[in-house]
Amino acid sequence: MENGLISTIREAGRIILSAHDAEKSVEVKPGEANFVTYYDKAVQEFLFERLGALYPDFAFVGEEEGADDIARLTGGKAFVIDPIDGTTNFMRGFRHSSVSVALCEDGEVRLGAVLNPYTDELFYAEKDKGAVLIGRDSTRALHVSPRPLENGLVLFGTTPYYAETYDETFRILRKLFEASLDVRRIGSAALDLCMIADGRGEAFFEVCLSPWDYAAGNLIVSEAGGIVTRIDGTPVRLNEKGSILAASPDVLRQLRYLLDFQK
Ligand code: LIP
Repeated sequence: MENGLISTIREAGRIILSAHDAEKSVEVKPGEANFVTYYDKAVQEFLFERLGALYPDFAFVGEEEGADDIARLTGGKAFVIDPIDGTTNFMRGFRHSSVSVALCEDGEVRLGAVLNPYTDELFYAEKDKGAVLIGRDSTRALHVSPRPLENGLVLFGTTPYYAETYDETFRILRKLFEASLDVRRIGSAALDLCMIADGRGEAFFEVCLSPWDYAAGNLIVSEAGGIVTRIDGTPVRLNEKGSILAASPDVLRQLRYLLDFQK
């Protein structure tokens, strides 16, 4: 386990918890409902600086300004970081956001860590070494849910930034709502993926996400026995935006049938 990295992420989490004026200096970014706060930038700067000292030969790709380009994720060594995933939740005091950090080599995620600072839950995975939840007092293995879709919860993201995606999101949502127990929109894609890895939900989808939203969470789902693809079933490439579909192998088969054959 990369203890230096873990303690650095926990420190970043404390910056988020220290924010009593989350709506301090909010800026509007291109797209609908797309915001950045002083704290998004402060946490990214903190992580780039501290992890840069621990991993001097790595590039740093992040959601906020001042980061290297996602093209750097195709080769070499790079971190891809979302300093506050779920910025709108953070601004509104919803207390459900995360710090997401993925260590990548040669276009592949080798380590993923997602911290929910409010619950002090750190979801962590290393390639081919399984996934764990490091809590306040204990650490336990993560496994995806054994439940079938009809008894399951479908977590989803609304991709609010891109209005051209709304029809597809709600077409898929209606179909999966009817085929499952119920749906949940919680507002942090990185945490949604960790909920799937821990079997708290049975499927997650979002029509358009950036690598910093999904890189760490995807590895955590895969190491917990799940599968992550694009919504059309094609593989996820790290250096591009796109859709995400995550579930256990059995539920993914059910989703494929619903998405491909039931118009
Ligand atoms: C957000 C995701 C959310 C998604 C938003 C955005 P951000 O990340 O967590 O699931 O719907 O479009 O990508 O921008 O708060 O880091």
